[in-house]
Amino acid sequence: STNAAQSVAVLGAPFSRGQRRRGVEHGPKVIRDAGLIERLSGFDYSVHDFGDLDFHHFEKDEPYMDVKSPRNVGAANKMLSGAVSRAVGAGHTLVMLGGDHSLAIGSVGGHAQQSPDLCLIWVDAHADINTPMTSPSGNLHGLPVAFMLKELQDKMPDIPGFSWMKPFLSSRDLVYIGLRDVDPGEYHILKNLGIQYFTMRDIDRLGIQRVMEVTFDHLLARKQRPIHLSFDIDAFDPSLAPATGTPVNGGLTYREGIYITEEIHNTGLLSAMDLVEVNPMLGASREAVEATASLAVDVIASSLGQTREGAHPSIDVNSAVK
Ligand code: 4U7
Ligand code: MN
Ligand code: MN
Ligand code: MN
Repeated sequence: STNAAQSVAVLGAPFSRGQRRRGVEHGPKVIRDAGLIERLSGFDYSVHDFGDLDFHHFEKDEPYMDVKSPRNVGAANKMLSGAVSRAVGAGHTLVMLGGDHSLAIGSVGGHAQQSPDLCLIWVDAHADINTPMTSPSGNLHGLPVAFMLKELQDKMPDIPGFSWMKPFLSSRDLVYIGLRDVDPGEYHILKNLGIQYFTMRDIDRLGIQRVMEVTFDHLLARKQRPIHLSFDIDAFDPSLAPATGTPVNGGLTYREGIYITEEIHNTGLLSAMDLVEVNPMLGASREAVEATASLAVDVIASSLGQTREGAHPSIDVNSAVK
C-alpha cells in the first residue's frame, strides 16, 4: 500500500468496423453523457480525459478469407495500442471506452508493451477467441483473444493490417467470466489450451464470490501482477444492457457484475480496463440506451473503487508492480 498520487486516463475509441452494426462508434459519447467524468471526479485521484482517438478510414479493404475490414481494424488497433502504451507508461490507470471489442487487440497489446507480465480478465457472454478458420461470422470483434495468445500463433495467418503486432499473452494468464455463447471452434480452443473460464452455469453453481476467488488464485497466486480487465457490456443480462449488438439471454445480474469489479478493485492491481460494445443505435428507446450507458459508468466507477459501503473511494495501484 502506498500514498503515491494516482491518476486515471479516459480514452475514447469510436470504432465499429470489427462488426457489422453501425452505432457502437458512439459508445464513448453516450458513456461520457451518462456522467462518467463527473462520477470519477468525486474520487480522490486525478482524472485525465484524453478525448477520442481519430481513426483513419480505408475505403478499399477487401475481406481476408471471410474476415471483414482487416486493414481498418488493424490500423485502428495500431493507433490505439500506441496511445494506451503511452498513457500506462505515464503512470495512469487507463480506461478505454469502445467501440467494438476488436479494440482489445490494441488496448491489451499497448498495456502489455508497458507491463509484459500482465494478466487478463475477460468478462463477456462470448469468448472472442475465434480464428479466421473457426469464425462463423467473419467479424473481427469475435477474434481479438486469438490475436493475443502465443499458443495460437500457428492458427493465425498473416491478416492484412496486423503485421505490426505479435502475440504477447500466455493462455494461462487469461480468465473468462460470464460465457454463455461459445462457438464450436472456440470450445475446442478453450479445452485444448486448458484456459480457465466460468460460464453463467458455473456462476449459478459456485456463486460469484467463489468464482472470483478461483480467478485470483489462478492469476495471482504465483505472483502479484498488473490486471487488464476487458469488460463487454453484453456480459450483463439483456434486460440490464439492451443497447448492444450481440445480446444473449441469461447474463450477469447487476450485483454479480458489480461484485466482479469490486473484487478486481480490491486486489489493488487493476492497471487498465476496456468498456466495450455499448451501441446507442440498438436500444429500443432512449431509456434503454441510457440504462445501458449508466450501467457502463457503474462498472467503471466500481472498478476504480466506488463501493456499496459508502466509503470514500481511493485507488491504490500499480506502483508496487510496475
Ligand atoms: B463480442 C460470434 F458467432 N462468436 O464470432 C462471432 F456468435 O465482442 C459472436 O463478444 C462474437 O460481442 C461476439 O461472430 C463478439 C458469433
Ligand atoms: Mn466481446
Ligand atoms: Mn460479447
Ligand atoms: Mn457484441
